[in-house]
Amino acid sequence: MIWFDERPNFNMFLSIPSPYLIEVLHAWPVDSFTIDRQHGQFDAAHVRPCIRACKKPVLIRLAANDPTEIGKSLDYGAAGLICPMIENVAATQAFVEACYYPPFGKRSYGPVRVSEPEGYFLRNRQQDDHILTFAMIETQHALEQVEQIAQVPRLTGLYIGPFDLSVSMGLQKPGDYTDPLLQAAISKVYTTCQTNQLKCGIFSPNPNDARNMAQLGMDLISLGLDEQWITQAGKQLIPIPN
Ligand code: 3PY
Ligand code: MG
Repeated sequence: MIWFDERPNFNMFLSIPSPYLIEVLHAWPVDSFTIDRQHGQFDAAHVRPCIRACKKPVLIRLAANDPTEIGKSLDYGAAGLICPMIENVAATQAFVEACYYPPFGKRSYGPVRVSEPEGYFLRNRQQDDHILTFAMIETQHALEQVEQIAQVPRLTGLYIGPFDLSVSMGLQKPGDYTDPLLQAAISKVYTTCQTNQLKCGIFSPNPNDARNMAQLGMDLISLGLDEQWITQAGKQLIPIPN
């Protein structure tokens, strides 16, 4: 579990596959990290050493809804998975089933990395009900079916991708939280989560938007990504006013 009190879990996406950088980024006051296999620079071989470098819970945003990648990600010790570009109920079911061992699911039993004594997030047959499974709602099609998607058994929550979602909805500007149509979409997903007792997560790289999302009651808020904040900090280095 990654929630210990009433407040949201504040998360940071990682796009740079460096174990050393990840150690350094523990100075940032976030609660968890998400290794981004979809748009980050992580290849499969990068994931294991980077998870090992993390002393906070690690989620993995999958590159695709693929049972092999799902099994390996959990074997490495991910606390949970975020599955991108979910389109419908069948894809959500396939995702969740790939996360669980039989009899509920179809995951293959191979406790390699996670059986190591120093592993942070031990997973075994008994513990697999703690896996966090987030289905990303980031297409118009998924938004239309969100009530059905939310009823897939053992889904932990829905995770909103405001950038893809606004592109898919044909909105003017990607990820513009001031757009009333995107606001309505966010509200629809959030309300669906409330109705179905699911957690709701969102990618929110602008601090003002993130604050509003925390006020709304979001459970998981990703505050952007490593390269965004490193770049931003670097731009303020020279102590001369322009
Ligand atoms: C999106 O907003 O589309 C995302 O995938 C955020 O990571
Ligand atoms: Mg996306």
